[in-house]
Amino acid sequence: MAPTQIRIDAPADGVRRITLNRPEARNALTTTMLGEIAAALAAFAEEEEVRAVVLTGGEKVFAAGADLREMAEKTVVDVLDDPRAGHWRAIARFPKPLIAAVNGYALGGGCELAMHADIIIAGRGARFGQPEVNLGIIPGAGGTQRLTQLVGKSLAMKLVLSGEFLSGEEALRAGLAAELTEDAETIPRAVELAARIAEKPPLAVRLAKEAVRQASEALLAQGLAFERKAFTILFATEDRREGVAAFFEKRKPVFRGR
Ligand code: DAK
Repeated sequence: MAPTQIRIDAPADGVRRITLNRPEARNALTTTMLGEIAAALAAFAEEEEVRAVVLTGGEKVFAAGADLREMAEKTVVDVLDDPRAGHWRAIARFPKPLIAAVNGYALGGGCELAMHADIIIAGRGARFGQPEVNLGIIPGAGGTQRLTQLVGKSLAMKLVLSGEFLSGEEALRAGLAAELTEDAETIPRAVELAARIAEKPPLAVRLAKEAVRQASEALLAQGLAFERKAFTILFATEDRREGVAAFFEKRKPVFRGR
C-alpha cells in the first residue's frame, strides 16, 4: 500500500529520501507514520540499488514528537502492547547509512527519530529537545540513552530534566549534529553527502556502520530496557494525563506527583 503520511523520492543516484508529511500537525509521529517509515526502510534494506537514505521533515519542521492526540487516548495496557516499539526497533536495525536533515523542531520522539539516523545535518533554525518531562513522562524511544551517548551526561540531564531545547549551533557544538547549515541548505547538503556515500563500496559501508554502532550497542540494550519500563510506569500516572490535557488546553500543567 502506498504510504499516506510520508513521501518517498529518489533525489540522486542510489539515494532515497523520506519526507515526513503532516505539516499541519508539525509532523507529529502517529503510529501509522512510524510504521510507514519502518516499512520504507525495510524495503530499502532489500533493494540493492539503494545505497543511502535521507530522512527529513522538510524545510520548516522535522517532527514535534509522538502524536499527542493519539497518545492521549492510550492506557498503560495499550503501551505494553504498543506496535510503536516494534517500529522503532525496525528503524534502529536499518543496515544502510541514514542521514537526518533537521530543520525546525525535532522534539521528543522527533529528536529520538533524528538520533536513530547515523548522521544529523542541522539547520541553523533547528531546535532539538526532549520535552517529555512537561507531560509527566520521559523519553520512550531511546532518548535517555542515545542523547547521553551523543552529548554526555551533564547536557543530556539538562535537556531531559528541564525540557529545554538546543539550537542547531548548540547541537553541532555538543556533537549531536555532524554539520550545521543554513536552513535552505540542510536537505541539499544531506542529499549530497548521501550521494557521496552511495558511491562507496556497499559492503565496506555496511560493515563500517555496523562497527561504529558496536561502540555503543552493548550498553544501549540495558539502558533501553530500563527506559521502556520507566516510560510504561509513568504512563499510568495522573501527572501524565494532566500534562497532555494542559498541552491541548494551552495552559500550564499542575503536577501533583500522583
Ligand atoms: N501531537 C499532536 N499534535 C501536535 C503536536 C504533537 N506532538 N505538536 C503540535 N501539534 C499540533 C498542535 O496541536 C496544533 O494543532 P491545531 O491546534 O492547529 O489543530 C498544530 O500542531 C500546530 O501546533 P502549535 O500551534 O503548537 O505550533 P507552534 O509552531 O506554535 O509550536 C511546537 C510548535 C512543536 C513547539 C509545539 O506544537 C509543541 O510544543 N508541540 C508538542 C511537543 C511535544 O511535547 N511533543 C511530544 C513529546 S512526547 C513511545 C515512545 C516514545 C514516545 C511515545 C511513545 N512508545 C514506545 C510507546 C514519545 C513521546 C513524545 O514524543
